[in-house]
Amino acid sequence: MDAYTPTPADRFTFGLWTFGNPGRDPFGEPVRARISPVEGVKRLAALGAYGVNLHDNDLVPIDATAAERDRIVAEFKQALADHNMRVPMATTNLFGDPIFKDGAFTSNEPQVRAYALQKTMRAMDLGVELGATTFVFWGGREGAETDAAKDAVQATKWMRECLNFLIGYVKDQGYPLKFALEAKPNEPRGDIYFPTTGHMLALIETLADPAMVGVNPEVAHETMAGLNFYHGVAQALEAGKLFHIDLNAQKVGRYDQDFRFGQEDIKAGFFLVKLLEDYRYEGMRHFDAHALRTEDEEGVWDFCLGCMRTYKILQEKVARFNADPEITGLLAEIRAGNPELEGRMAAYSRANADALSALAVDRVAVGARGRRYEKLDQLATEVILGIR
Ligand code: GCO
Ligand code: MN
Ligand code: MN
Repeated sequence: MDAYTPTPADRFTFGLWTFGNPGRDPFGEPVRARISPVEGVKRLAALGAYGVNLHDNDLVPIDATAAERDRIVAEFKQALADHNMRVPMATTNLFGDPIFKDGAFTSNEPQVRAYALQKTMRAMDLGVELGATTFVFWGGREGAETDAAKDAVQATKWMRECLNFLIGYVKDQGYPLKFALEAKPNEPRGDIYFPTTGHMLALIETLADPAMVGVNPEVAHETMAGLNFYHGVAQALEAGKLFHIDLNAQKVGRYDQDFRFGQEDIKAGFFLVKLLEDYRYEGMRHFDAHALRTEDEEGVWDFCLGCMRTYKILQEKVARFNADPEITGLLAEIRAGNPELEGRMAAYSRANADALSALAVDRVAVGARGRRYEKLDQLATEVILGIR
């Protein structure tokens, strides 16, 4: 036990598919046995996690009979109860089975869209039975390799139609579910529709009940596209749309690496944790990543513990940054503001427009003034590196 040992109060969660990842990739077979949901619940509880999340088929095989389903779910619920673990989020696997090879909600085939809706309604029933209050939509197969085959305008309409249908289902059932849409630019499709968190935020406003729907941004997905994840999350947060988050790590421009949180770009990790903590993000700190293919089962638990410890270490660094007098002094200078002037800009009025028009700005002097960001960034770097 040390200050970075996770506890349930930290709200750390892992997908069953994360610790359960057997290390298969497009070029190689599994390298370790899949850790079962029940075993995972037990081990993660011992490590201090709060809960686990799941796709329907992480727990119940796609071809299970009703009796098999009930037995598996009962056994899993018992494990959750025994170890005081929760399932805050559930989702549907709409990508693994061959029926989804050309998409689920955006498939050209009505039967596929119907099956996707049917499967998602059953996954919602399961999620709610397990106590989930967030339902994630990651449309891994909603995309194309050739734009000759699918009409992307039509695909957008089908996506909206399916999400609206499911909003209707949730209301009709009286389920306490909110939706969180997860963007990804590509992989496994050549291109995936709604490739960034920003695209998802725009789609949400066109849905039947926008208030019910937010986003689930993932570090790896925005980073693959070369975007600044922190900025995307900040925009979602400001819009009240950050319902969930997938934490991991990723090098820019590669395949979806889903590395241990903090494994790459620790500075970006620091600013992300700072954002979540400073703005008191109340959702789960969910890790959507998996252990390196070099690992056996012991490495999987090293990976899980590492994700959580790094988050907590960065939390401590954030507290240091926020309490450092030299940093707070510099920030106070940099962000001094001007209440009178800012009042004039807060809203349009004829009087404010006249006041701004009459303002004498010393353009040359303001343009010439240094902003001291070099100094500040170095101080931030020294906090992260542990010498402040
Ligand atoms: C990925 C995705 C998935 C989804 C998960 C939940 O790595 O490509 O992030 O892991 O998050 O399937 O729907
Ligand atoms: Mn994800
Ligand atoms: Mn990913």
